[in-house]
Amino acid sequence: MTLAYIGLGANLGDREAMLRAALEQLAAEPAIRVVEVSPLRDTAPVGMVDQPRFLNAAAAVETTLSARELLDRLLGIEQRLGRTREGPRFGPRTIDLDLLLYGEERIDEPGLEVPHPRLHERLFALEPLAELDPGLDVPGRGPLADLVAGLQSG
Ligand code: GSY
Repeated sequence: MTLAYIGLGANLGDREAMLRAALEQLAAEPAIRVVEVSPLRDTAPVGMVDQPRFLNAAAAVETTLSARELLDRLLGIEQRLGRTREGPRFGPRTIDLDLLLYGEERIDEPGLEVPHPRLHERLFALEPLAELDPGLDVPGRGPLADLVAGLQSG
């Protein structure tokens, strides 16, 4: 059993309904148990700044799936909720599910990078994680609390 962390984001349509639907679908997956969900937070867009604000959250899940299987489940949920890959890479999206952490593993394979390659530079993902467990460590990057403090002061 592995404890993994998922980042959730949406900035099109009914953002809260999208996040709640994604969480319901996660919980309905046989090999996934949703342990805890952070509060939802309204965040300014990062990257492509000329787009609507996001609603972000993080979920802690226990799973018997491999990281690759878990990622495939996340992509399946995104598709069922109407996510398309049209439009700019960092542009608006109805739902985004990112595999942020998978236990303490570091994985770098085609299409699967864990920890998420941009996690350490994104407060919108780090802060919800810190609400779930401020003592987390981001493998290869160090204590989550230090990453958050560094970005908040910068
Ligand atoms: O993969 C994350 C999608 N995304 C977000 C996001 O979820 N929240 C905020 N605030 N900005 C973002 N930019 C991108 S891309």
